[in-house]
Amino acid sequence: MKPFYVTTPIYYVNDKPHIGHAYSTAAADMLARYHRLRGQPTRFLTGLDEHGLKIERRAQELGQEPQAFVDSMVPPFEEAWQQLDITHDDFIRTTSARHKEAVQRLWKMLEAKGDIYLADYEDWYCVGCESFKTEKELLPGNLCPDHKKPVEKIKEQSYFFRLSAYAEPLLRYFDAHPDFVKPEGRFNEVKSFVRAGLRDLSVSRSSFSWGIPVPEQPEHVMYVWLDALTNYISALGGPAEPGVAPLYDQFWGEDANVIHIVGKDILRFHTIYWPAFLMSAGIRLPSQVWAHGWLTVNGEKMSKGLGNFLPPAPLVEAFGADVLRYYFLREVSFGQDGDFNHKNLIARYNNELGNGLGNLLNRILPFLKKFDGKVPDVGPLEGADAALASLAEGLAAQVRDNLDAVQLNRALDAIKELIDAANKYVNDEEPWNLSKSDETLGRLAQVAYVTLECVRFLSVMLAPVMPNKANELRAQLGLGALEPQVGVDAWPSRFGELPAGTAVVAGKPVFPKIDAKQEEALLARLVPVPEGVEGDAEKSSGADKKSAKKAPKGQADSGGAGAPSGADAAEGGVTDGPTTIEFDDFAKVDLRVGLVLTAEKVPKKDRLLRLEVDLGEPAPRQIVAGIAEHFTPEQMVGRRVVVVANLAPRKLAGLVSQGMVLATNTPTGLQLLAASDDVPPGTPAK
Ligand code: ME8
Repeated sequence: MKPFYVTTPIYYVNDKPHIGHAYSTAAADMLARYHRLRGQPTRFLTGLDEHGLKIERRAQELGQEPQAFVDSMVPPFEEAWQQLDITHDDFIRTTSARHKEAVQRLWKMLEAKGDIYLADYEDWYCVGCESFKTEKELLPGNLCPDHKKPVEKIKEQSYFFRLSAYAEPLLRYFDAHPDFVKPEGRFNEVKSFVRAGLRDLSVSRSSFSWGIPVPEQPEHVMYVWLDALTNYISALGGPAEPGVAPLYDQFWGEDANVIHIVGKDILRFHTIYWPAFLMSAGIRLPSQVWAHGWLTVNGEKMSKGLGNFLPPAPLVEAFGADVLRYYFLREVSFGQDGDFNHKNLIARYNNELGNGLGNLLNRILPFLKKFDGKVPDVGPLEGADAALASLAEGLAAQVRDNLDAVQLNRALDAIKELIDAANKYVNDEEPWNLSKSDETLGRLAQVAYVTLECVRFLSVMLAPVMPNKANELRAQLGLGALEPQVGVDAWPSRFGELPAGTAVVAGKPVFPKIDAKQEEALLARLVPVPEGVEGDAEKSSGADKKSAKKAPKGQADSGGAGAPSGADAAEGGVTDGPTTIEFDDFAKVDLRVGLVLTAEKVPKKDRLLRLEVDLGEPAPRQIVAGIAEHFTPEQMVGRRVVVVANLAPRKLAGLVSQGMVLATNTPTGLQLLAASDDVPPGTPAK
């Protein structure tokens, strides 16, 4: 069985953990737990990024020594992961001796390859990103496009890494490994970035000292990203010759499946810098880098200003780790941006977990009294029983394939399908009627068996995301807790393995309902109140039903301005009268101001322009828009437009369009919705 190695980003310690960090970590944990269940040797790494200017300055602000400051930030992360039942096998800190030595070993390998040289450096640096910026990337006023804060001019001697030499090898590698970066749209961004050519990378700094010293040149400390990225191998004892570090041999060996889970903000570092360093050192590359999207909170970007950096602890306390993990991973399409909405969490909990899964068990267990509280013995399954059995087997295979492909929410969709199918089966078979007469007891036994076996399937399939609830379900089925073992594949595949005679143990509801009063109290306690909006928690929770928007008939972008638009607009727009949507639905649409950086005609397509639009993200997006009959490419460059940023990518004329530009048809022609020049790209439109 292939070794499986999964990592999260190592988080900066300048702030305490929040639900964005929790989301990445819960996703990686779900994968680690799944692969352990499959019997694979599995290793899961998380940790902290403790060096760099950002951390040094934060320590200074607090009047602390950097080491004392970073030490003080470890417990909040460790506690958060404990609360969320994260099962990492290791926790790497970049200030640890094992890590520092490993980074220095890697440096020497890059140097031995001839990829490190000393030169004068003069350029811009954003401390927020810990990243260099070219003049071209900056917003007016020398603002970082991501942090919207002024960048700093840096002029010093620096060691450089010959990144430019790796553009071609990287592109060849990308071609040979079509699944290297996921989702696909993000891979395209990375490829276009590399195709445009790479500049050598400054990898040392001499104007501050909070970092790992360059070997033999201690007046230089290493660039924090070279330091940080190495954590993925330093934690395994690498880089090392074969035989020296067993974990490194196993989990970074040629046949290991190595997956980095990262947020889309740090994609470039993981898919360009890190692979280039590894290539230079002659080390294998990770198998896949999975970039998930960005979480907002009740439709708002998380920010200190808004006071909505949600720490996971109060949510775990209110709902339990399992429910929080389930909500994150089910609500958000993995790879797309998503919203953390308290009201929605409670709704999903009540509907899917309470009324769906919990109810399934509660509806059947009482009838087991008819069979002395034991799972009845039944013969071969037929008819509706056999149909549900084969559906369960099919869905178990689907969940497995989705988890193998890191399609976390799709796996949960398939699980939900089985919950619904099993509930429908109970509705159709009406065990409450079957229990009324001795003549139908045989049939009742079959219905009870099939339902309980569905719950057993679900208890295994849900274990990676809801480990405690899965075991609670199992306990009521009279089954032991799941204990993964290397070499033993515990994934359910054959329906009918629940042993007859097992004594069920009906207990408390696994998902007790949250009633309206409790919900109100929870929302009042948990929903952050934006500053200056005292007492208006409802509004920010997206709970205000009265604020539902009216969508005029045929609305959408009637000009078919943006692709992927045409078909969607037509389907969505044809209604018999005004429709309303809930505020929650509206909040799901990620509207953002974008700056058009480049525009060109799409060959042989009269209507289409290919745009590159800055949405305040690390790389611009490609958007294919049906506006070529109204605007020339020259008229588009430099315009600020409004973009639907979370529309699923679509292929048009062979190009992937990663968003839609909004426009309106007027009697005088198509007009683009616009924003004035002082609105930074990426600003949400509400
Ligand atoms: O970038 N939604 O650390 P960091 C979803 N130290 N995920 C979010 C999020 C949000 N709103 N906010 C943060 C660093 N994240 C570097 C990484 S790795 C070698 C070095 C998650 O503390 C997401 O995974 O800024 C993102 O990539 C990561 O936290 C950034 O964490």
